[in-house]
Amino acid sequence: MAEQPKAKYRADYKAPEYTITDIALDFDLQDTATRVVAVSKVKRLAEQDAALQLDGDALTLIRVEVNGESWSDYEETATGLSLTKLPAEFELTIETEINPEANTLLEGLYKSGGGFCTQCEAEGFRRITYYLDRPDVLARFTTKVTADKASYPYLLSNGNRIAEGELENGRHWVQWQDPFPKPSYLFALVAGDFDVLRDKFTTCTGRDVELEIFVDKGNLDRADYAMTSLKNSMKWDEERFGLEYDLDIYMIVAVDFFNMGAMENKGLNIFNSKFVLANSKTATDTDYQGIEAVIGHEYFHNWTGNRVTCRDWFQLSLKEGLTVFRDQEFSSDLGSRAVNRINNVRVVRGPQFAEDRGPMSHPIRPDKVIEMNNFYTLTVYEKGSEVIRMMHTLLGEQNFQAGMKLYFERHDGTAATCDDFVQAMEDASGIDLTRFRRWYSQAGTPVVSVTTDYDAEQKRYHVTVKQRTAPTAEQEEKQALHIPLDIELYDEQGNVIELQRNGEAVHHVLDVTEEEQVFVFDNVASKPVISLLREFSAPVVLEYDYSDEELVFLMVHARNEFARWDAGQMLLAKYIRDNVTNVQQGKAVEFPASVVDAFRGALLAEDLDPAFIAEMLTLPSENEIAGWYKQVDVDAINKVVGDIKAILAAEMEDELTAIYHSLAQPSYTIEHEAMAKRALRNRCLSYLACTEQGNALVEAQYQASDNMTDTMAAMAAANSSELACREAQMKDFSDKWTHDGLVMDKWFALQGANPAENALAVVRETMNHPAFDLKNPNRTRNLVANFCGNNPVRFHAKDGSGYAFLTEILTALNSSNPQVASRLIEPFLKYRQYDEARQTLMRAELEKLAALENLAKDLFEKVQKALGQ
Ligand code: B3K
Ligand code: ZN
Repeated sequence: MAEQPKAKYRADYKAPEYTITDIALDFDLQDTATRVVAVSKVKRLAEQDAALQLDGDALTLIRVEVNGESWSDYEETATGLSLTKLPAEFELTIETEINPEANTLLEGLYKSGGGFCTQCEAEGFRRITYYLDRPDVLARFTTKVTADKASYPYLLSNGNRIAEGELENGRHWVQWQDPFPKPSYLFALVAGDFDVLRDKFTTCTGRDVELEIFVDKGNLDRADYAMTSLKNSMKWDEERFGLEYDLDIYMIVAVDFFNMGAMENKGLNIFNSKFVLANSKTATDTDYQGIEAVIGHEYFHNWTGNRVTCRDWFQLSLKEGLTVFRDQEFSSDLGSRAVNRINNVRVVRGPQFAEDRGPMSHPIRPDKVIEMNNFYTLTVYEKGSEVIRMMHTLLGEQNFQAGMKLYFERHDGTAATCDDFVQAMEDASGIDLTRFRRWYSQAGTPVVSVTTDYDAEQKRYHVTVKQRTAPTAEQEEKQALHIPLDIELYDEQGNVIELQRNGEAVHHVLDVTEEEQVFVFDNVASKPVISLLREFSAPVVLEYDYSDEELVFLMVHARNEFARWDAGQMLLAKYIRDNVTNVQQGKAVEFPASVVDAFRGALLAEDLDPAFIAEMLTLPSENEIAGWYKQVDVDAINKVVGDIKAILAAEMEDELTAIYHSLAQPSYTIEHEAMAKRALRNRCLSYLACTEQGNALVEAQYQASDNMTDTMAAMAAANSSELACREAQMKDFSDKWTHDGLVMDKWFALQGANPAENALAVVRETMNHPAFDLKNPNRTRNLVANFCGNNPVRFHAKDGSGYAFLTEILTALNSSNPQVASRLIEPFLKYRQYDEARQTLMRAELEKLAALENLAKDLFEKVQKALGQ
């Protein structure tokens, strides 16, 4: 490797020496040679006559002027432009040329399909012009875009359209002005030919906002749900958070080539088309839920992210953790709170905990970063949201909202830190968050071990709580955290026992702040059953020695649905662990009738939401199970999960069949109730696929289906149970949808998750499918990332073929799109959790990658950490 990329440290933050208050951008769009003229008002903030260091990447410099005069006191450096001998205040003109067509990184200005679009967060603006590309420099942007009118009838940027005109050569231009000062990462530009869905939202103060969703021509019939979700988001933010939209127009553009889910650019969100386009024929219920969540998320950023932004990128969780919390609350208020919570918790307990254990482990506010794009992580987002949720639990809704209000009063229009946020929460509530702040600086997952003791004579119940956090990569020492531990006690009949001590009521959320604490409760008439970590009140691993009977009791009697589900998961976990040992010892998988009965009880419970029952009957993923082990046995885990599923299916076949048929619906709607019924019906189908009637049922559902949810449920069942009908379905689907990459992604995902022995060969062959394109991140994620990340038995094939495949892909993507490569490499980072032979093979692949010429920063950072260098 030529030059080793350098790390940046949070502790090194320095306020900018110059700032830019206004910038006028002028784009002359051409596929391979776009000209950008940037005229900025620059002000020196530093006392001394400092050099102005502008960031720049992959730019061709055309000219530099200061106050309208050509300027020669500058130097092009490896990372930008350094200007000297500058006055204290001046107008800086910089003209650059860029090549959008060659921009396969999808960062900066690039071409997606026939159009132009941008992605600037975190550091993409520097690929457009030389600039102070850091979030604490906030400027008012005016943007003029000129392009060929026939090819690009729509020219969009942030803010309000202020002027437009026609040119003689078939070109036209539009000028936009964003009245809100913003950092460069929120800049956006789009040019293209679209169909537009228009609507209107009247805000709580009676202002009309124009809503526009831009989609590729022919896709207008797939934009309605996104529009509904946008209006719901705007209304919800007013009602729950008292936050009103602030511009007269809100635009969303759907593009096919996009590295992430979406981007919250001020007034002009750019979305991965996956999170906009949906109708019943092309999208599943899960897709609809994803659209609602992501539309909400980007909209909510307008206040948490845009109005108050981040001082530096180490503070990313300030906007992301908070905005994830907000979008989770939005989905929970509109749909099922329990089901939303369950799915969010699955992500934290599965992949986030895995991240915490691996070489990339970092606090939600990282201390050291080589490539910022590597830190848009589950830790910053999902654990970050859990940290906000814990504050919400500790403060309560009212205090929390008072804290939000104070936060906006103090920081609106500025770039803030995570500390600023906690301070506002503390000041508004009067609740001491000193120890709580450690969640921001400490990496790793705490283990909370609980033991209980009932004193029948004194009628007292003792709950002893210990916490410990194992050392993580780069952080040896760990401190005790402030952990809100939500509990409830039940008597034998399932009645709630009021918590009290010395005659006073005790709140059900215990403040665990020490390494070891004992909580004592009086007047407990008989030995209770305890429900612990209700609602997953903290992102921790809970250890408590529940008996089967207690778990079955909680599955029925716990007052809240989440706790019931969690009890079911703990019961499953016990038997999965025992059976992994059985399988390793050559014994058969055993699953007692009493445990089956507990799940049968859940299946038949008439008072429960079918969507919730579907979750009760969902086994933990093989990846989540892998996380329970120091050394993972992929084959044993796969066998146990398969066998338990088959046992449940066989034992409950009659009930599953009856419920499956009873839940059929005459037509498709996207109301919660209809979705819930489909969720349970399709969960039943996934079990029934393991029985003798499986092939016939799955085939019949595929044939009869008039919507993508049921179609995909049938295909997924056929795929995972390797049914005879699989081949014909796969062919039929591909014939029907080859023209539509977004729909074909579902088919690619099935090929990636294919349990068949020849899965890798099929995946390789699938890469030649006309709808596949390694340069499109969605295609690559569904086929390749799904194979490597979610098909453990095939990826970890003993001959190392899966590993070699991943290295081939990573090598190709290292030059075309290192951001996507860096996400794909994740399975390799866990190599230390596998047996010796597999470790050796994976390590060798990592070493091959380390030796690559021009290894991108993104991969460099992860490879280096994984190898422990
Ligand atoms: N803020 C963007 C993420 C940008 C990713 C940069 N690599 C999407 C979001 O979290 O809303
Ligand atoms: Zn976000």
